[in-house]
Amino acid sequence: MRIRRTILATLLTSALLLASLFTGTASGTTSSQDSTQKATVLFTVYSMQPPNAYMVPIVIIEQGQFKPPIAGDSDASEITSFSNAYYSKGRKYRVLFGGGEAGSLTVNKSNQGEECTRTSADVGLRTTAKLNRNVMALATNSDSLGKAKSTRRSPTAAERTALMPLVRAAYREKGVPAALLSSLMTINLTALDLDNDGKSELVGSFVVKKQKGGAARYPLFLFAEPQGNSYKTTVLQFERFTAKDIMSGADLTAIENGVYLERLIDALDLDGDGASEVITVRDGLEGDGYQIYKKQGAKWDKIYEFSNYRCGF
Ligand SMILES: [Ca+2]
Ligand SMILES: [Ca+2]
Repeated sequence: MRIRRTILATLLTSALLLASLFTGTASGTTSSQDSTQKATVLFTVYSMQPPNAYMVPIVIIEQGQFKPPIAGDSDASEITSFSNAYYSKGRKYRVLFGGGEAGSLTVNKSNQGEECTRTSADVGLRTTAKLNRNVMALATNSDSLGKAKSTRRSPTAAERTALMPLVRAAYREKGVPAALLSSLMTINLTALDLDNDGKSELVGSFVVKKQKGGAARYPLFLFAEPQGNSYKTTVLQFERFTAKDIMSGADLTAIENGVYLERLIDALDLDGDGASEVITVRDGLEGDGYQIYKKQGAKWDKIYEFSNYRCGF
């Protein structure tokens, strides 16, 4: 029941967020521009229909430490304080995409009074990035982050062709029958040079659908790193959802629409060591979960997690 409620809440929230993009101009906050803040705040920028967009804080970076920002269940006073500090009408932020400059956004209105989107702000977006449901960008108050040249792009046909056998192999290793792999859907696949060696890594989200004998969905999220003429994959997230997990009234197709499926937000060098960290989102549990991965040695570690509770349903 909880999962069903979560999915419905997520869909409702998406609808509310979309609706909020079209509700004209409400009065913005009137607080003065803050000039004394030293913390770096990183926001995710979501946009289904540019230039309408909204921003949500995902991490605060202070003296190298990653700290959670306000969430939907923070005290009202904290939310007001954050909103006053960062969401004054007309405030501008740099927009980053693939680790480089990609334009700017301007705050239109804080959503602190909205039940399910209170940590967000509606913004006007000017960007070279082509955003959609599965392609997000970042925004920040930092002057120093994201000064690299963006390496983010769609994968070439050759890259896709080289990767897909490894995606299928990853599913087989997880016990998904080969017969189901004809239903494999690529939800999003992105090429980025994460370690600046001139060769692109791939980050992808996939779903396999089982229709007969008990419907199910198998979401998979992975990084693939070049190895010779092919790739090696690091499977970071594989899950199974059956009709039992998702009660009547909700639809398993929500998963291919992004619920419970980990997806790339963007990559950005957050600690100045020349290699990009990878920032992802996973919708669920009445809110969104955000993750930051960093490559340490040969493996990727999750170095930060933040759950933004939005609202119950
Ligand atoms: Ca690389
Ligand atoms: Ca780094």
